[in-house]
Amino acid sequence: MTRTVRRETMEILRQNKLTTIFGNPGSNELPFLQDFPEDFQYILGLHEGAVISMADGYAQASGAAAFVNLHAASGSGNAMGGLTNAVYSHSPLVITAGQQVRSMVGLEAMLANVDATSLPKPLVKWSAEPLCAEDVPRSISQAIHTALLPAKGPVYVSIPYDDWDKTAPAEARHLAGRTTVAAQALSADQAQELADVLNAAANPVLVLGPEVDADYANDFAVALADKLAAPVWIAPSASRCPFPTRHRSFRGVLPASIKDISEILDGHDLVLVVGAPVFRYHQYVPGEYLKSGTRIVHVTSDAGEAARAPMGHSIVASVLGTLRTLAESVRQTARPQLPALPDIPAASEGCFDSVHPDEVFEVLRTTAPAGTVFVKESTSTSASFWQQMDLNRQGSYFFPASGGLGFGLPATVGAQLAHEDRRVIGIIGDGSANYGITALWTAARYNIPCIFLIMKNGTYGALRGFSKLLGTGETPGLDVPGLDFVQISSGYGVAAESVSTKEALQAALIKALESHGPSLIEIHTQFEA
Ligand code: TZD
Ligand code: CA
Repeated sequence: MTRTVRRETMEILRQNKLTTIFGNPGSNELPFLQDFPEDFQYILGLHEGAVISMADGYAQASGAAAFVNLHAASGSGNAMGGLTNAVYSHSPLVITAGQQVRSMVGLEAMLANVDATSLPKPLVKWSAEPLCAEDVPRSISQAIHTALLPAKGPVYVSIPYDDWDKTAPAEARHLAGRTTVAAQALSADQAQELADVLNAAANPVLVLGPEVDADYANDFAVALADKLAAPVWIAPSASRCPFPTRHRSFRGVLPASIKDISEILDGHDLVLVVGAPVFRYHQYVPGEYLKSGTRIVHVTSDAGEAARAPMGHSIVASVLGTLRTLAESVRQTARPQLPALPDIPAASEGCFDSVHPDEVFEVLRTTAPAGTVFVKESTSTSASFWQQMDLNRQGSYFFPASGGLGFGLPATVGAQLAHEDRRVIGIIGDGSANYGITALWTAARYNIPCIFLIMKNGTYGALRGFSKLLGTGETPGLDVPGLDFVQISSGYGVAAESVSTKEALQAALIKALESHGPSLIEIHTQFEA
């Protein structure tokens, strides 16, 4: 039986469990979507920035790949900001874009994606446009496996729309059932050497990154921390939460400056960094990278992260496998266990008809059910969040991995789509919300029961912090007054209310948790410079 390129491609997607398609279509994409299979679902996003971030949230929350279909160059361009996040979260996004028919690309007909493979570079792992229609199924297969092999990451395929009705080569039948697997285990010698280094350390510290959480290796990290009686920091610019935040070893998120990191790590003879770059610095505060007497050993699946580190011994290996091995093979230390953490400090109170961010997180800690997933894109409230929250399950926290705003709101929708048994709450700044606002419509359209909390402080709070750090004084463009998120949300079809006290917030949250559809709560929050 002969099959079209379309049928063969759909079969490859089906076998790889890529039956959810996040997209925003145009004329170039319609022939791909023709005869849409009944076992597939199409999740329409109204802007490609929201489409890609929804897929990113879905991929990260599910631990699987996600499939994206964008419109030519313009749709791909709209997705580019979100793509920067997917790169640093190592999200295996298989991004496709419709191309003009083959014979019309050269003359640059409308919607020709000129030099399509260059467009998403340097962000994607791999970018391709098959040289003939018959190679489309194999290219899609290659894209899926490339995205998923370590280090995971987004890939891009541009497909001329006259390819879909062509006959697929008979040999394409081998593609759908293909599997690839990476064996990245340490050799016995390497494992022993690493365990010896940890056993010999007098005062080791662990720095854990997003890949620990992405690899479902959190429990092994806990076992290792217990064996070493070592403090644990989350690597700077945290995009996920790899360690329980109320465990006696937990020390918080490392600040993101050269000077602060070396000062905090000073006095430790060994720093084991797992599943993060060394390091993802942000604000430039020069200093020593590392004090003398401190040594770094680094484990990552990403050879690029290993190669570009400015110091330390890097091992490119599976994070899960390495942590599992170490949790078993490292000796229980004779050092005393660390003392239990002090109680969570009382939340500061908001004034002038506003809720303090501490209080928002206190309400979430006490009211949200166990296992709630938090997507956060409220940039000025990080310290308060990590102090107030009690996160103890894998996959409980997601933050835009490149710092590109517009992730939070759609990723909340995507993560909720991936979770039937965990509620997803997006904590989104009144600035950030606008970059991904159209995802509200998708939540309403498909009745995806996530909850959006909009932290409305009227300003780009984090930039006010930065203007102090950089000494730039009062600059233009820092305030966002006059946004009414209840009206905006209602306009997109999501039920919404506005609160300005802790009690009202708690009542609204309880109501939202009881609802079977999406809800938005606008919270008047206090901004503290
Ligand atoms: N545009 C994009 C796509 N990403 C960005 N990171 C920025 C602009 C710059 N930016 C930040 O890095 S933080 C921030 C901006 C505009 C302010 C976010 O304001 P918010 O949160 O209201 O969401 P806070 O808590 O008030 O800082
Ligand atoms: Ca704000």
